[in-house]
Amino acid sequence: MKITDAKVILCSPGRNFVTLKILTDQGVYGLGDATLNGREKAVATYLEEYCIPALIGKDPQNTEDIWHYFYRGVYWKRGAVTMTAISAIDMALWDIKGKLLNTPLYNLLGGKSRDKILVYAHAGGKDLDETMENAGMEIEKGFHAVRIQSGIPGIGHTYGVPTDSKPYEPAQKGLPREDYWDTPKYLNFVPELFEKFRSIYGDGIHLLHDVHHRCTPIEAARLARELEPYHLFWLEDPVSGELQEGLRHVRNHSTTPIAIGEVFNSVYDYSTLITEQLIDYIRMPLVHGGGFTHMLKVAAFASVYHIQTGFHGATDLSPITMAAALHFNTAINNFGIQEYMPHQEIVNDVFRINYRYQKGYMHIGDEPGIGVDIDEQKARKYPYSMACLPVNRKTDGTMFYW
Ligand code: CS2
Ligand code: MG
Repeated sequence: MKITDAKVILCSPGRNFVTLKILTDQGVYGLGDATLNGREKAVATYLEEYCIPALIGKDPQNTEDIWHYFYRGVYWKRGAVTMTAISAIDMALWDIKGKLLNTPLYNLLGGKSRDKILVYAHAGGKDLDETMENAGMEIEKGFHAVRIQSGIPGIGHTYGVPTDSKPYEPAQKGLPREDYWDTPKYLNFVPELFEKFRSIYGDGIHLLHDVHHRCTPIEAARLARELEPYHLFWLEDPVSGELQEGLRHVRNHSTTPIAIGEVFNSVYDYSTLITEQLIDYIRMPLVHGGGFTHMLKVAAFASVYHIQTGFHGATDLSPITMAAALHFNTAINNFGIQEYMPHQEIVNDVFRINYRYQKGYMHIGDEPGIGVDIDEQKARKYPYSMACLPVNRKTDGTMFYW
């Protein structure tokens, strides 16, 4: 069996997505997500110029060998662009494998370890009251786990919070917007947010919060400790992830569970965090973490250290990644939770999805492979349009962490 062709489909139904389609001499094709928010064309070019020519003629069933060909073979290992390209190739090849064997992908990853996938919703508002109101709406929809983010008094715009009641979208069209940030104001406010939530909605809902890498290790330790009375499910990205040792401070001072790694792309980003048990959840998603081939290894490594998965699932990950994650989450033993930020309705004009939400859980369909399809003709109706994540400065203008 041979790969005969592959193409990159760049489209923007509401937001940009990059999709890799790999075709074979048996008429079966596979799809992989290659979206790297704000750097879409870098991955598209990487795939078109360097990977697709090398894929042609290879046997698509050899997922392990092809993964190492693109990982080791380039010499320049790792990095978000390379790893997103490898992830897309790997996803598409596993999609082909599932279709060839006529079975949903979770069967090839270990079968069913559970019937449904626990997900968490986003609830954000411009202030405390609006956040509480929006959290109540998510609870009404049946969610058992909610991530709460709120506008901070004295800070103009807070990342992660919707503006003008529009659905929250991390990237904005054109060059990056410049946001301003004030950590002391944030740290003083956040405990009140959780205190308020518990006083209104009680202890029965899992609560999550994303710091978006905005604290120094000692600030993060303070925050994690002050949030202990509210029993968070997790505190996400409390410090900037490239300094693995920073998580030791947080761990040494608090029992609040920690999740990190939506910007990671390799098991080596996690080695200290896992072996020293400095975290509780791995966030690295299939689309940036090397696809199934690599993430199976990462999850197995984490499981030995009692660490669970909690994959990134914002709207800049395409429906292919969401379906892929649901297969993965169904099969592995150390699944923890999945982020679920629904795509805008317009996305379904291009992608045919095979999952559904019901009462706090996601359910994946039994179609062979990953099970998501793309309508290429419709995709052409929504051309790529540059959009970027904002940059952050302190109020004095200093460039700040992500
Ligand atoms: C966030 C995302 O969902 C999350 O946890 O951190 O909004 C993230 O910042 C974006 O997906 C980045 O592209
Ligand atoms: Mg996050």
